[in-house]
Amino acid sequence: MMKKYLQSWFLVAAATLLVTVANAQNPLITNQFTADPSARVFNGRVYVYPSHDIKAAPGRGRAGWFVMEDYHVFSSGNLTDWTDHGMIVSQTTVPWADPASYSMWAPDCIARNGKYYFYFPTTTKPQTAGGRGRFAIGVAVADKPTGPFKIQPEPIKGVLGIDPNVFIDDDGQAYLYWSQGNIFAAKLKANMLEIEGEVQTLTDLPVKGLKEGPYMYKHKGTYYLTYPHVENKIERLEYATSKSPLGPFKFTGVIMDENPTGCWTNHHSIIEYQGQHYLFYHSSDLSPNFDKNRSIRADSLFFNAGGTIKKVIPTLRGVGLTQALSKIQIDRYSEKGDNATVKFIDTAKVFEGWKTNLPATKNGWIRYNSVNFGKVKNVTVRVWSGQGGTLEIRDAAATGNLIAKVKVPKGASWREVTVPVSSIKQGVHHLVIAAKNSAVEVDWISFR
Ligand code: FUB
Repeated sequence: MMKKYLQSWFLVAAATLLVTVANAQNPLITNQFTADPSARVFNGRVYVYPSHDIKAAPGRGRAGWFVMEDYHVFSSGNLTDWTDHGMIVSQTTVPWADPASYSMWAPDCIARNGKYYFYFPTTTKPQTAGGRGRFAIGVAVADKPTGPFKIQPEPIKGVLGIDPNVFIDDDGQAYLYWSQGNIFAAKLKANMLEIEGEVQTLTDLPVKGLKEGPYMYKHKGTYYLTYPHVENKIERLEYATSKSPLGPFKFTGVIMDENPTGCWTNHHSIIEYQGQHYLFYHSSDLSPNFDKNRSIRADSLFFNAGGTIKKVIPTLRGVGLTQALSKIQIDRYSEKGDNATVKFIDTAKVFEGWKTNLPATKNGWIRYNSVNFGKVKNVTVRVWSGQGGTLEIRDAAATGNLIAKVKVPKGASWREVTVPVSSIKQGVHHLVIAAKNSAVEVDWISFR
């Protein structure tokens, strides 16, 4: 009895300790690598179930490949502040998984009758000594979106592959989609743990080039089968539409072009939250030279009047309002002049984030949209300037009102400088920041 009590106390305490808060634009999470975001709206809050890329190390995964040992879940009520609820499933606690495979690939989670079903692919234990396992799909069940999740003892029978996605239609029928070269689908029984009937291969999709990561989305009676596909050299996000969840599908368009950074994979999900559609996807922001350490992002998605999807152009600014009182990371800009540049603060410590270099030239400005102001009196900037310069923060509205002028003393190290601001109306403003006299490097700005 005592042992059980101590165990559950430990679980609660550990979960409490694990909660950390990330404040971000794109990427959404900046203190660890994240990929393959499956976003869901549960009880009025957005939950994201991504994969978790880590770096290979001796005895930990294969260098140069994906190394993924567990999953975290994150949530947000405003799409700006993300809470990390900690680890929910690890390869070491899945009884049928090969704990040496580090292959906890793209998951999904769905709610049904007050339970949360978390689907994840990973490699089974090898059947023979020296043999190799195969990708199968497991399920873990919880009473809350953040767990604790109870892992089913066996993977789903009759399903081999990766990238599970579950869709529940308006009539209550659930479907499981997954991939392994092609995209497959099957009905799920009401218990959400077993498939019912035949597995279908969705053949009426582009034939040439890898397709994976299916995500089914229903909008105004149309079924959108969305998926990453290698049409050229790396993945882009495409969609095909149908009047039925199992097809036949008709290729309809591209949701997002190939990643400009060259990140080979993309993997996405679509949600509607508070009247706006969002695309969650990934890139390699925190690892520009190794695309298997990825980072999740979100941007707004819009349907055209006829039901087609407008192509989503990836942004750094992402979604959600930024509070004027927070540390505003202007390197996640909405637009910039050609001479303004963004770099890591320290390339050896990428999780410290980025800085903006603003030269005192015509095209040295940066614009950061959607900052929510209450009453503010001062602004603090974390800056440095080799020669000593002046930072001007303006309202991007046509009047271009000067909000603050910050004299940055000459010096080679970061410092925080606080100055009073001229009156700024409460509400949402877009900011333009530029340097005068000499270049200024900015880490963040924050109003008080
Ligand atoms: O994250 C590992 C794999 O890369 C996913 O399962 C695929 O969808 C691709 O994103």
